[in-house]
Amino acid sequence: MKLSGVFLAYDHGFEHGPTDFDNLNYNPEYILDVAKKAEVDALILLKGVAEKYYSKDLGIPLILKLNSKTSLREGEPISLAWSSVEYAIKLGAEAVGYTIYFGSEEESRMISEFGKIYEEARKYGLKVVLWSYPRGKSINNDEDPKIVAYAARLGAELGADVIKVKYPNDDSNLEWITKNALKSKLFFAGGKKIEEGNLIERAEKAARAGASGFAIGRNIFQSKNAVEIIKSLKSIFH
Ligand code: FBP
Repeated sequence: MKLSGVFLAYDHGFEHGPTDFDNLNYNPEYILDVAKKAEVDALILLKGVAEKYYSKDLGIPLILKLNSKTSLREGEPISLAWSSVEYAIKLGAEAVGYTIYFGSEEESRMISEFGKIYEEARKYGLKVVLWSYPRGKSINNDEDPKIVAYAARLGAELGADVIKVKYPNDDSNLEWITKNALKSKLFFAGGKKIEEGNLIERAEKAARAGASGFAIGRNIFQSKNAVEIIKSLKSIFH
């Protein structure tokens, strides 16, 4: 699979619940249709949706996200795997995804689990995508550029093929963030929906700074222009 461009994330039903969805985009069939029309570079799904809706015949690489947490619980963030590399292969995935909440009191459990999953993925030639998300009571602002650069560096130290980080709240030195990904590819997450022009502007800045792509959800599937936005973003990063 190509490690640049646009990865369409659709794991929000678990992470946030149905509040992110409307009558159209709650349905995975709609998302798959968008992904196909726009020829998105990869689709990020969780096991349940992947199993019932995804097929390799779509021609879009699958990244199976192995862990996730709900937004129903308070306290220090922790997310452990509830699917496996072996099952990802069975579903036709070319990569596995995993979130680590660095800075959480529980970080070592996630780091250790990620390490094992990484080595398993390497055995079978699967790519590894890390959601590198510093979070928890010791992290004051997860969009602080220093924290985002640290997140990029952590992903590189762990060996991830793709490191997905938050877009920083000050993008005057995006190069420092992308440099810290070393030889890993750096992708930015989209966050809450923003105006389309601003999203394109962010993508242009990110590409100029050396980022490889966006791994985004809400800014795509909550837009009436989903297919066109993906195409524009792809042309910026490719
Ligand atoms: P968005 O582009 O919609 O922000 O999606 C990226 C993502 O990392 C999803 O994969 C995940 O479901 C969500 O953000 C997690 O969001 P949060 O920042 O609330 O943990």
